Amino acid sequence: MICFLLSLFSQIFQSGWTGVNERTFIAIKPDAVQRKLVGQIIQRFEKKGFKLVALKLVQASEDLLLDHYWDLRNKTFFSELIHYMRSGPVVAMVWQGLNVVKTARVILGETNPADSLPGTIRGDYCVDVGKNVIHGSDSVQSAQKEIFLWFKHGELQLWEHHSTPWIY
Ligand code: D4T
Repeated sequence: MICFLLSLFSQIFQSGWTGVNERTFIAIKPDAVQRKLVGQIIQRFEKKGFKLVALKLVQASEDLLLDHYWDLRNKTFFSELIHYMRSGPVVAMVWQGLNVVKTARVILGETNPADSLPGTIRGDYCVDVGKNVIHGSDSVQSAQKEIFLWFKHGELQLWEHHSTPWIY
């Protein structure tokens, strides 16, 4: 019975995160905040047609970053990465829309700015993999995990995007 209820809850919950309701977690990293790139980065997601669902300026704790980057804990650059992410505030955001997880990664460019095409955020705004200005979830499952790590339930806004019929 418990398994059935959990499976039902999971299906209902996940169905709210598909199609035009898909969500991703985007973080504008401390270097981009310092370099006053926040407005230009947000504008790229707005102009594309995605809906902003949550946004806050956060000084990330070590615990939060350890959870967020847990998969990378054995990498040689891990401690440098945590130090960099704690070096100043981060703009944490949730964006919503059709295929937003995949499309956001295209908008971001490759992890290494040297591999990122002009026109992408990393292709246009940075040169060093250790200061690559932005993070975006790499799958719908990661997005769910990261949104729950960075945001409380009440911080996500349900609102009507007046231009929806002009986008879909
Ligand atoms: P994030 O998570 O920041 O969006 O990066 P990616 O998803 O694009 O790439 P990642 O998880 O492999 O790397 C996380 C973070 O570590 C930095 N990094 C990465 C680094 O400093 N040196 C490296 O060699 C690599 C591979 C950059 C992003």
